[in-house]
Amino acid sequence: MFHRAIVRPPAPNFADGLTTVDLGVPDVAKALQQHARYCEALERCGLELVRLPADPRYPDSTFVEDTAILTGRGAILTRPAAPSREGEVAGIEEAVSRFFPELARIEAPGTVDGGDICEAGDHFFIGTSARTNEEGARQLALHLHRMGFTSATVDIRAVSDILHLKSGIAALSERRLVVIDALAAHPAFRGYELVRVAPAENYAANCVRVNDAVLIAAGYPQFESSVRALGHAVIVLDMSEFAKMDGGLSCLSLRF
Ligand code: CIR
Repeated sequence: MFHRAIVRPPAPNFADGLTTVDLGVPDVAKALQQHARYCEALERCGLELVRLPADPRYPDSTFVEDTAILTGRGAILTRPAAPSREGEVAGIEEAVSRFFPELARIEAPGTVDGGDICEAGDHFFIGTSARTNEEGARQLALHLHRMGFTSATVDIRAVSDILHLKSGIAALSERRLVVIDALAAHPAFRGYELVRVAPAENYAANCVRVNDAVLIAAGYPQFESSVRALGHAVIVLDMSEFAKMDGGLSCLSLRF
C-alpha cells in the first residue's frame, strides 16, 4: 500500500533532456497538463503528494523515479549514469530524508537509475543497462539484502528499444508481472504469472500499480483490455509528451 508520492513537474527546458527516440519535440505546456492529470490520478489512488518545484538546472528532473529507491524498510539514493542527471539526487535527498532519516547510497563507480529497479513484494528485479552498471547493481543488491529483500539481476543490454528494465516489465502484484516478448523467457521471471504485451504496444509495459488501480498509458487498447480482464481497475493517462523524452508512467513519481 502506498501513502505518498514525490513528484516534480517538467521545467520550461524539458525538451533539452536526453532522449533516444525520434518522436518529435515535446510541447511543454501539454507536458504540464499531462503531469497535472498524472498527479490527480495518484491522488485518486489515495496518495498524498510531495510536490517539488520544477528544476530547470536539470531538464530530465521530472523523472524523479531514477534518483532513489524507496521501500517499506528504507531508502537508497541512486547515482544516475547520465552526467547531466547526477546533480538531481541532491534535490531529491532533501525531500526523501524527511520521510527516511537513514539513507543508503550508491557510490562511484556504481551507477543505478531507479527505472531499472522493479519491486514485486519482497523481491526486486535489478536491470543492468546502459544506465545501471554491474557495480551499481551489486551495491544495490547488498543494500536490499540488508533490508531483508531478495533480488535478481536482469541484463537488458542486448534488448533493443528499452532504456530501462521498467520500460519492459512492471509488477501488477507480488506474483503477476507485465512483460514484453523480448524479456518473457528470462529465467528471473520463471514461476511468475506473465501478462504479455504485444510488440506493437511495448510502450504500455511501463504501467504502474498504485494501490487498487493500475495506471496505463493511453493508446494501447489490447494491453488495456488484458489488464481489465484480470479484474484490475485501470486509469488511462495520456503520456505523449513524456514518451518523446523516453519517459513513462513509473518515471514520474517516487511512491512510498
Ligand atoms: C533519461 O534519458 O534519463 C530521461 N530522458 C528519461 C528517463 C526515464 N526514466 C525512467 O524510465 N525511469
